[in-house]
Amino acid sequence: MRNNSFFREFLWGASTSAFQVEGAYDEKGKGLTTADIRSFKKSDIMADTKVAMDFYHHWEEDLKLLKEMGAKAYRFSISWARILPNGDDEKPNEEGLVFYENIINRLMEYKIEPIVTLYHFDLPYALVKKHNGWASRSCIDAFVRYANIVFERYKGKVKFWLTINEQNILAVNPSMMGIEAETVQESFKLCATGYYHMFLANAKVINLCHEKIPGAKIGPAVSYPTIFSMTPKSSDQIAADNAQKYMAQSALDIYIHGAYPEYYLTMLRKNHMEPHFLEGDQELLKSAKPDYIGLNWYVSMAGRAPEKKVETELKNVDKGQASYEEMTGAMPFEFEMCDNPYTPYNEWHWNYDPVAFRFALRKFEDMYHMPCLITENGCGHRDEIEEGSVHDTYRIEYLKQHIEQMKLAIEEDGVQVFGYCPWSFLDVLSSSDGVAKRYGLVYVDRDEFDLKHLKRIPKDSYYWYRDRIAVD
Ligand code: BGP
Repeated sequence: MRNNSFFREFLWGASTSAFQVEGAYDEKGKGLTTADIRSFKKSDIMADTKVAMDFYHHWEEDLKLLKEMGAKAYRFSISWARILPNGDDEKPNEEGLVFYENIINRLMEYKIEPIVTLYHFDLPYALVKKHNGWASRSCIDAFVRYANIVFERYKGKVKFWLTINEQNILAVNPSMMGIEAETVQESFKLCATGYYHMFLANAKVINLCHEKIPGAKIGPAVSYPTIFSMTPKSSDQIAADNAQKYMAQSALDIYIHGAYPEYYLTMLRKNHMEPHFLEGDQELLKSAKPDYIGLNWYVSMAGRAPEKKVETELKNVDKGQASYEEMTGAMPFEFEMCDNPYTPYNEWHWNYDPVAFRFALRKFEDMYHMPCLITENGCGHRDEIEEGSVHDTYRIEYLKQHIEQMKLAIEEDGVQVFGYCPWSFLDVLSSSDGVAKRYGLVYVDRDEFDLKHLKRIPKDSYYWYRDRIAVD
């Protein structure tokens, strides 16, 4: 896996995101974000973003562990509100810029490639109050200004950039997108508008990056589950294809081909959800060419022809407590999501299906013929410390099988994967399930409410991954 045309060596790395590890939610000038507000709504039942993994105060120790693991890359995100507390301030917050500068400099010293996500679920909350978030075009301008500040500051140091993380998940989650509305229908309509604005913002920022930083590589990161048909019935096949298209492929089609595909436009029109297309938008979308796509892959699912309409309550949507089935069921899509009966599920209802990972990668190559980076892949588990160690054999098995399938996809199917960044390097605050659901290669010793000492303990999977990436 060393010889790939895109980069001098395969980027074995690991991922995190700002709100899930940093903590210091209001320190040194940082503003509140949608991620903070969402997590505070659940503060009485689980950990929130206030301290998270306290990476803000432990980053030196954490990066040292990353280096000792032999990582070639670290995918992390910048918190927009640490740079611009209100999202669109006149002057950037110098202390925020310095925080990430120190991280980037240290990574360079360690010869670890920084892969920087500009926006990972944490929109400055002031933009929600001021503009109703992405529902307004003002948010596009604010994002471009923010990106410009960051590009100016870190150009020459950061080569790999990611624009927006999982825009396609935000599309079905109004509170994550930063949109407030009275009814579910209204919020989804606004989401469709916000979704469109994010594509425009993504396009502008890709063009800006290419203009400002010659040689930089930039693209979005997409949630890319595999969706199989529940049965060989043709109606189920069509429904599963709809599900794959609406949930993931449409985002890729728009990013890569620079236009809304007809099937997506039809769905929007039929449901009176069309955004306002303005003059110049079409050209903008077409002009932006991502260099690669970040793929976040976790699970396989099954789709079938819908039998019932799932009712979703706005309060569940708002609190981020609606299930994936409720969210997608509430959308006017012609499919129903269901479990894949051939795979085991964990307690959070995420399944284990490594071969489906290879399947997704092959599909990606068949459709788009372009380089991709695995920006997330991993398994959540309730890990326990036993006499100072964490024996996460299940995670080792997960990583082993998924890496094996990725290797087959590269070597036998010609998929242009140039790096692998499992989710996650450290235990993170899960975006929906606090700290009980751990993903890290490194354990962070805190409980839901008891911060303990936040001690870092490399798990068995850390050592396994260290040895594995030394081989290829
Ligand atoms: C992806 C997000 C990550 C991470 C992961 C696991 O969708 O990009 O930020 O959270 O999923 O999800 P969860 O935290 O809900 O278990």
